[in-house]
Amino acid sequence: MTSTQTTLQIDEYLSYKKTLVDNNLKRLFLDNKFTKPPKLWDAVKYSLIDSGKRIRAILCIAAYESLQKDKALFDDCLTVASSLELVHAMSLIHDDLPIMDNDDLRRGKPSCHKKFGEAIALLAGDAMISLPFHLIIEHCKNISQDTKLKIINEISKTLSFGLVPGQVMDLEGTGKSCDLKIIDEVYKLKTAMLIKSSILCGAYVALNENNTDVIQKLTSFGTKIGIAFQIMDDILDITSDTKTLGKTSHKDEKQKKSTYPMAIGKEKSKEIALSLIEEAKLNLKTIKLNSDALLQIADYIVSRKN
Ligand code: GRG
Repeated sequence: MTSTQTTLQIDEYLSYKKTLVDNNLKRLFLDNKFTKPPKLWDAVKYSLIDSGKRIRAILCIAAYESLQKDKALFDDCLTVASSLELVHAMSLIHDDLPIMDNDDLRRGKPSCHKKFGEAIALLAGDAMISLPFHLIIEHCKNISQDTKLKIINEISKTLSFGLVPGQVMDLEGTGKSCDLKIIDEVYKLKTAMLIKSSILCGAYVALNENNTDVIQKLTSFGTKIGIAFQIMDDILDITSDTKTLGKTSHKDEKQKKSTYPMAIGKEKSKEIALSLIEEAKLNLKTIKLNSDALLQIADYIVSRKN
């Protein structure tokens, strides 16, 4: 198989799964419980619907499909995958606020607070934190209560012990030249944990009994590709432009962010990202699962343009 064919396949795969997730989110938000007060839900829909690469949702689906073919559980997997995008989108809303990373642009349009004001952006994010739990409890019809608890626990831990502490450390590191060990920890917490949890949640939907070996291997895979994802994000901040990224480029240098490329340069950072992807893939190949999509998504993470 040529490299062009591989790229084409993964592009088609990503685009097909993104459409599934986009349509599911649109359908979920048709419910009229998401109408009052209009400003709140308009802000949520503005930040969530039809935008983003949906990589966390796609990883959740890919992990599910690597273990399970049962169509009856697929709708539940899609609900969980969509819930993970809600968590991710809320973190972007809060991240863009002036008291955080202060960005006027997100996903190619004015960020939530630019469009709706800071108070509504903050509250839209707040509404989106707990909504995934409601969706998983009420909309997942076929997975067991035990599985729901496992998934809810996974997401909760990722919020309180991953994204939030990661963001605190990220803010604390701004303006300082941090040790690579600290930068690595920040990447693990603010980015890799949600990527890893997305994969685990997909696996939890698929597995009806504990499989420690699979969960351990997927944890390691998810953490490594998650760190590589953040390294690429920081390289793209330097090498790409605002239009391609859909968010302000060259921001890390202006804000004196402590990132891999700032600490060791973009070439060395890219080498580390590539070797993390190779390690992640090797690790996954040691277990028996239908891992083609996960392996290709790992490669996409370091070849992506936005
Ligand atoms: C979770 C309660 C709670 C608060 C949020 C603000 C915050 C705490 C955390 C920030 C986390 C953050 C924004 C990390 C960066 C992750 C990252 C690389 C985002 C870009 O992801 P993409 O490229 O974006 O997948 P799209 O737009 O494609 O979805």
